[in-house]
Amino acid sequence: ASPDVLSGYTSVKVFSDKAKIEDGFIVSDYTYENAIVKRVPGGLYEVTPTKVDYQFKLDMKVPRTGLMMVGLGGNNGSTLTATILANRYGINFRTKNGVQTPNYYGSVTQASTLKLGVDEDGNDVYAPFNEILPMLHPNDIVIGGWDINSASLADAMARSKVLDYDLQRQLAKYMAQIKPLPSIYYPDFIAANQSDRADNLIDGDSKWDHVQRIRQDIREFKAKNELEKVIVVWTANTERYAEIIPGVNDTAENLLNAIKSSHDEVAPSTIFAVACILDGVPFINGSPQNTFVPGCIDLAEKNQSFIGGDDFKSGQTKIKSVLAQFLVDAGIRPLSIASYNHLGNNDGYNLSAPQQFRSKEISKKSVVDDMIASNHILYNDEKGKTIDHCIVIKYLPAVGDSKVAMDEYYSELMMGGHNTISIHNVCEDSLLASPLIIDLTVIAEFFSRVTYKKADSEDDFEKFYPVLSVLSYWLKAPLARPGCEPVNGLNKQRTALENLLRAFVGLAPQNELKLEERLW
Ligand code: NAI
Ligand code: DG6
Repeated sequence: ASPDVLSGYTSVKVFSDKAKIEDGFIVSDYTYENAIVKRVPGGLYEVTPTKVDYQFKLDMKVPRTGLMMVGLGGNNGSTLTATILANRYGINFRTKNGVQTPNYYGSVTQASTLKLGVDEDGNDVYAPFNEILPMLHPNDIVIGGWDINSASLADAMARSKVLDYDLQRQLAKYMAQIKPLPSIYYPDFIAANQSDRADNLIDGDSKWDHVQRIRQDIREFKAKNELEKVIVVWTANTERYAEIIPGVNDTAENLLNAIKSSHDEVAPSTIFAVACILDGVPFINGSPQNTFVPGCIDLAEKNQSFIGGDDFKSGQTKIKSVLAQFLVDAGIRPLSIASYNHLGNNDGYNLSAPQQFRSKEISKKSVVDDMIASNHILYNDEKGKTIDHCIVIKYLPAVGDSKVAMDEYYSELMMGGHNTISIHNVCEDSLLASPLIIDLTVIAEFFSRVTYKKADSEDDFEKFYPVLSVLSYWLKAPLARPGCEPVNGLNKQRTALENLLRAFVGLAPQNELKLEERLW
């Protein structure tokens, strides 16, 4: 390839004077244009455009990667494992509708496209999302992980009642070979109704020993499977919130000491996070609890180790992060949002306990905060700065994994009028969540290959900030860098991701100016 042509690894070749290939890396120049805004008394805004020149560097080699799930034997863990195996081995199966071939629908990286630009007639041209740059393919992911329950993945798959029998039947021989590693169980953190599952536990009470054991598990898994990288995702039960206690979990040092003294307020999910951070293994929290206590974020910063969270954004909240944003951006004022769910899987059973429900309630409610803050015409001191927002979750065993979500958006229109939007959404919970785990893994792995520096700096290239907020698209309550407000709007989240990918190949940010059409 000539120096200004990117090629060889994907179907997309970009001819840009802003990017070149050097020794297996794509190095791109990017001018980050933004605006600093000053609010001046009297309702005025002073806006000054800004520009910063950066260089990005992407390692084009996709490493052999393992995904270790905490909660491997749950509905998400077993469904994702089965889906990857079915895709890897091309296993078709019969349903009452005919023969189904495996796919990765619901995964942005595997089943969505990204606009590259326009053709000669000015019409949009799209490429598969995972073709613009070299990304991990889910079929190549080596799966492992932990569960407090000892069931093999064949039994776990049958227990979760998600996939069709004909597929389960064909996969059983592969799934039976996978057994979750013993895990950490502090009964106080998950619902008491889960205690019957806890038959696969790491010995001992020392929390520091638990950290060391998890680190050893990851190292052994990596060595045994000849992996270059491991990503860990928490898809275990929702825990209660940990109390934030000064001197215990507020700084990295205090948290490590608290673990060494086996302090009661250190949750299993935080033990996993700390183990990963100490070894530079990216850790993503797919549940709503506050795994990332301040001391844990501090530790990730100090170790420059990637973390992301919290709580997979799969159905109801995903729609909310589009619909509430649409209403507020349309100048319509949502007054109340009532979000009701019932479900009958083990997640629903665990969430039937008040403290675990509370974690989920906090996560599901937070999604509209930045939308309210974005529009002071609709939300202000005089009219109020809140939306009445109610979350209900009920456990109804009969419906199993088919979660029912009902939402009512009640909004104020022009001249005191009102609008009610009602949504009835039935979905296979784990078939929505499993593709998110793929995307979180693929994107976390991808960003761990990117480094950057300011163009005029003599410094070395460095990694992105440890809190991987680019993962927000898939997460209900996105963890943001301390001091920064999380962005919840789904479209904003996706735009950020697309434009970063474009920057890495020397393309300008996505725009919809369509001047080819609009100008003579
Ligand atoms: P599940 O209850 O079927 O699976 C959780 C698994 O975690 C169980 O097998 C359990 O034995 C295991 N577990 C509990 N504590 C553990 C520990 N300390 N170490 C290792 N394993 C442990 O739940 P499901 O449906 O797979 O969901 C998993 C998590 O993902 C839940 O917290 C849920 O709230 C969250 N989530 C699920 C979404 C979905 O649509 N399915 C969406 C958003 C979040
Ligand atoms: C009931 O809300 C159970 C939860 O675990 C959800 O299924 C899960 O958090 C998905 O939530 P959402 O709001 O993204 O559909």
